[in-house]
Amino acid sequence: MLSREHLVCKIPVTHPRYASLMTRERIVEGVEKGITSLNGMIAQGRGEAFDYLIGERTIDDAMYATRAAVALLILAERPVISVNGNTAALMPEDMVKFSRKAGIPLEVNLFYRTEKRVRKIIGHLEEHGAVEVLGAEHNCMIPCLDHERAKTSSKGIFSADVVLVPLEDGDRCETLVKMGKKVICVDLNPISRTSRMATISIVDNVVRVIPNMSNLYDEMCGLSRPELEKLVESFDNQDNLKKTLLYIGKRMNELNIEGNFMDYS
Ligand code: PTJ
Repeated sequence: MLSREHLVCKIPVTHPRYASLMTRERIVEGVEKGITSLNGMIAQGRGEAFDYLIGERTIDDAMYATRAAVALLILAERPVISVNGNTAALMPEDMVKFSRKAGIPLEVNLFYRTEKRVRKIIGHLEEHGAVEVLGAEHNCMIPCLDHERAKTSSKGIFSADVVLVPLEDGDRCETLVKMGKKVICVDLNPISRTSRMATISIVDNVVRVIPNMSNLYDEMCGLSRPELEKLVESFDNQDNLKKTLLYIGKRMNELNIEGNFMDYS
């Protein structure tokens, strides 16, 4: 049988889906290293399906949400970025770079939590330049949440005012909001509970979102407090999700009517 490494070498750079296939490889490698859960592969597949619907690019509505999210992060007093097994495998460099640039701590917080996986993810982020990663010590429990994501650090998610949660599950998102926190989620599925519950939902692939956030941060950290507040206050999550759904519907119609779907492989 061919080794997986051999199969990877067989994906030519010229393949029309090269970037997507290589992203998939990162998830597979994450599973092999013990960073990503097996379920992470299913989540990635679901994400890819939605990414197809938006054309595998950052649409205007997503950029608008990303801008509001960056404004919220700059205004926050105690922001935190929650890291799971998928994001750690997909783009550790970008997560660490953005965290360090914006001075926002990273906390490993897992749905399929094992202490071994938490330690591995922390080590992996440190290898990519993270100085301090929270999550090994989970001394506070999020109330009314029966799963492992309830385990948080008193220095991180538990006391945060703004939490950035890429690939979150809906009930924790809802609970964090009930606790009075502002939640920024990244989820390619615009109709997920997470997207509907979050304060700001970014319907885009996390591999594009974090670099976008990093660039916007450079551009926006010079804005005044009132300017940043205006960006946050004028953002309406439900309205933006509706626009995203309309965009997808329109795009599907156009592909269908013009027969262009044949070109989209
Ligand atoms: O590492 P753990 O144990 O914390 O587990 C992480 C996963 C992602 C496996 C866990 O949180 C999970 O099962 O998530 P769900 O409920 O499958 O939700 C994942 C959501 O993220 C889905 O709505 C996907 O569409 C979306 N998604 C998947 N990949 C991406 C994505 N959104 C943005 N970018 C992606 N690359």
